[in-house]
Amino acid sequence: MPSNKIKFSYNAPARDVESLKATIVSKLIYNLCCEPSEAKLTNWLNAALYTVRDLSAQSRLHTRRAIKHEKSRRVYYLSMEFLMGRAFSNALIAENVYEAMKQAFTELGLDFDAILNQEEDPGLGNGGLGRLAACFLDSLATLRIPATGYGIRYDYGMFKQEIENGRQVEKPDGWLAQNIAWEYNRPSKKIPIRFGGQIYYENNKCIWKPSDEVVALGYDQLIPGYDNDIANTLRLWSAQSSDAFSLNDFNRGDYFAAMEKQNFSENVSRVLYPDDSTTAGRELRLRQEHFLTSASVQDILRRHLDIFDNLDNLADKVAIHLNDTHPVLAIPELMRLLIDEHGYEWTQAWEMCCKIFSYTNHTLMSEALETWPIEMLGTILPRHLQIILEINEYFLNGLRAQGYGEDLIRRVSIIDEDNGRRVRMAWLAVIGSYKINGVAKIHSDLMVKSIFADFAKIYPDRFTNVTNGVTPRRWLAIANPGLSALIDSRIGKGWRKDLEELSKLNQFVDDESFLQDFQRVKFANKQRLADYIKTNLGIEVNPHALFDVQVKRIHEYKRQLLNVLHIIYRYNQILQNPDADWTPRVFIFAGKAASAYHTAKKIINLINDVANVINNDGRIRDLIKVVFIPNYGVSLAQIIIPAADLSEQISLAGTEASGTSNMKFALNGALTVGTLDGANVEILNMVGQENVFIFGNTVEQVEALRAKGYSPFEFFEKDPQLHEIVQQITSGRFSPQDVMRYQNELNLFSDYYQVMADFRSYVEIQKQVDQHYRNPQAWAKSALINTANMGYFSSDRSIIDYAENIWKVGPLLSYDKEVYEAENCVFEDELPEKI
Ligand code: 26Q
Repeated sequence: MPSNKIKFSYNAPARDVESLKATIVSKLIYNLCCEPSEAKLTNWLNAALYTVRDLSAQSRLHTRRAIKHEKSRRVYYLSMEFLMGRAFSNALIAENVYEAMKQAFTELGLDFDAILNQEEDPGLGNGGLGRLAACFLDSLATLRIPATGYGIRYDYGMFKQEIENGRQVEKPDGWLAQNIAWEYNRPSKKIPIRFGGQIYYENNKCIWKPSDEVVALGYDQLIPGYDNDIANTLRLWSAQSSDAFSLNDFNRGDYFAAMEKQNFSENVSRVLYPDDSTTAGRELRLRQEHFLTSASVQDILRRHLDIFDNLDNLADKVAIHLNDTHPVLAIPELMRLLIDEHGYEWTQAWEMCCKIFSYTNHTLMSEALETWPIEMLGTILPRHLQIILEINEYFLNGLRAQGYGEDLIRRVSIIDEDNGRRVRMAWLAVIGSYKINGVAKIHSDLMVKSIFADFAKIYPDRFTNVTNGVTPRRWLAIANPGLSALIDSRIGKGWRKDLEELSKLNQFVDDESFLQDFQRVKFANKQRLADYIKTNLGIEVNPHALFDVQVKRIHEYKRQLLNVLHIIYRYNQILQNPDADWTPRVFIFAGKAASAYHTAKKIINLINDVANVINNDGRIRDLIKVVFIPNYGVSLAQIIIPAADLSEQISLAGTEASGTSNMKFALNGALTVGTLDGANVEILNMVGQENVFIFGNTVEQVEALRAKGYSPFEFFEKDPQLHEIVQQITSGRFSPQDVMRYQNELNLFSDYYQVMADFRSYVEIQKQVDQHYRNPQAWAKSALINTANMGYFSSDRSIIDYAENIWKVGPLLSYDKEVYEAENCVFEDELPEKI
């Protein structure tokens, strides 16, 4: 009602250089209370972050108004991990003020790059799955799709990796200490999360009496769309002990009991789990998963009731996406809320759930599939366990009624009866979701043939594929300004929003002058990385050498070991034929090993030992340099990837679900050496076989070898050069100070991931790489063909696919104040009188 509203006005933030300068200095003084002449670079960064955040805040206001007005279906992306990378540079390009901000700082007499470099990455994820979530948020906002990310605001993210004497050492990552001015604390968004206790029945109604409670506090980050008026939010939950519980102890005077309780409950958001956790502490992981999902689902219902009168239309308005099984407890949590707190019948609630959830699977490896002992789940979440058992019974009874046999029923039961009764989270995800997708074609095909074969029979329409993608804004526009400027000069800037436009570059593949410009950009990027390596590691690398790069989590299946075997092979060959025409190479590695994963840590140790021997062997004359760059993360990736000539994607076929660095490398003009695994298969289809180096056994060959009883010995016996390399490693040739170091722990003699089987084919393809690189023009042409044909791998394409085929959501319309006013929409700039 217009009569009880007061109009008020506000100053829209300006974007020109003069205003930016003034705003930055004002933010420094009024938000940070900092004397400009004494301000440190981090203070300037924060002042600038406040400045650009205001621009995104305005977009957020528009977005909220549009959402309330259009009442459209919204996406909620639940993930235990988000690897956002730096917020500042991203917001600057999204808001189209990068150049103006740079100019503002130049005029203020400050080094803009130094300010950008002050920002630390929040390391709230392990690897690909967390980064994918971040790319997807960027695409959702850019495509105007109303969406919210939900995650945990861990006090300590991924550990910082240092290398001491060649070994990985983990240091805590206290990222919150830098107090980055990008988030909004939302103290009003306090949500109680309950654990433990008992359940009992009263009048046929189940009552849960929990024993513990913790409060989830929301912290929001704005996710600005690129060049539009949209901003979505990422809401991260932090645990705070609940006053209701700890105050009792304080009142009784038991100060220490109260503090202990507080610590215990707040531990739930203390630290990110690495993917290879040991069983100790797994209970805490389960508590984290409940913490994320309960807070998020409660918040989703609250938002819905902000707009609608009741929850009857929830399934039309809400799409909840589960990023792997980690947030799958959202399914029983929604059931619980609908039944226990909102009075729905069980079957009604289940019907709603089955239209709300969708689930992405990111791995086929059975050891990575989550299961929980039934007792543990029952102790921490008794009501949820009971709901899960009811879902299972309902599902299995349905199958029996359809005539399925007991063998299948045993296999698809959510409860695994064979391994000490465990709850299979992936099964729950499949049963409770209306769509399930894999992340690359080959992975989605294998998924329905292997782990989900039974379910694919039961629910043939549920399974689908959405090949991963990466955001062109971060992975080309920000990471590679040189290449971006070159591309802009020839085909315009449209590729940032429609990456398929890169195909226009195909017209230049035989254009010598363009190819030279393209090579010059690559060289400058290599020089930039060489400088980083020199400054941080003190190692001199030759930017004219071929940069051969493998950066990703260290894991046996990814086979960094195969890469090392090739390096040693090359080393031996150069020593034998020093005068042959060798192509100089710099082998670059980076990546973290889970702290409890011994073999992966040994691989890091081996890379560094091999580096140490080869880099210091004068006979090699810089024909090989091996560099392990510590502490891999998003910002480091932005420096390394644009500098690569060769992208190593050499997992055992059938093990890497998709990979996403393969896409980032090819987009930045690196050629791939890879197996027929994950998205490599689709990259091959896009760039053509002359422009990618494919080697190794196929999935079928891998399976056949396994079926007949794989033995690595067969391969060493028939290959004397391989035999020699294995001998050198195991006898201490690269660890003379500790000759036993690699005797057992590398699993060379069990070789589950068939490194030995692919060795010969890998070495042979690497010879073709050398040969191709010797013709710079031919190489540049292949590199350009790679860049020109990566349009498909934009995360915008992935998100359009999810939006149309899974979530059934569309874009928000453009914000139009007059339209909203005409429809009598309540504006935030018209406060109700009572305020
Ligand atoms: C599970 C249980 C307990 C603790 C931790 C975990 C856990 C944590 C992280 C399990 C898995 C992960 C991360 C998986 C991951 O990053 N997978 C990658 O996802 C990418 C995006 O789809 C793919 O491109 C990669 O192929 C896949 O390995």
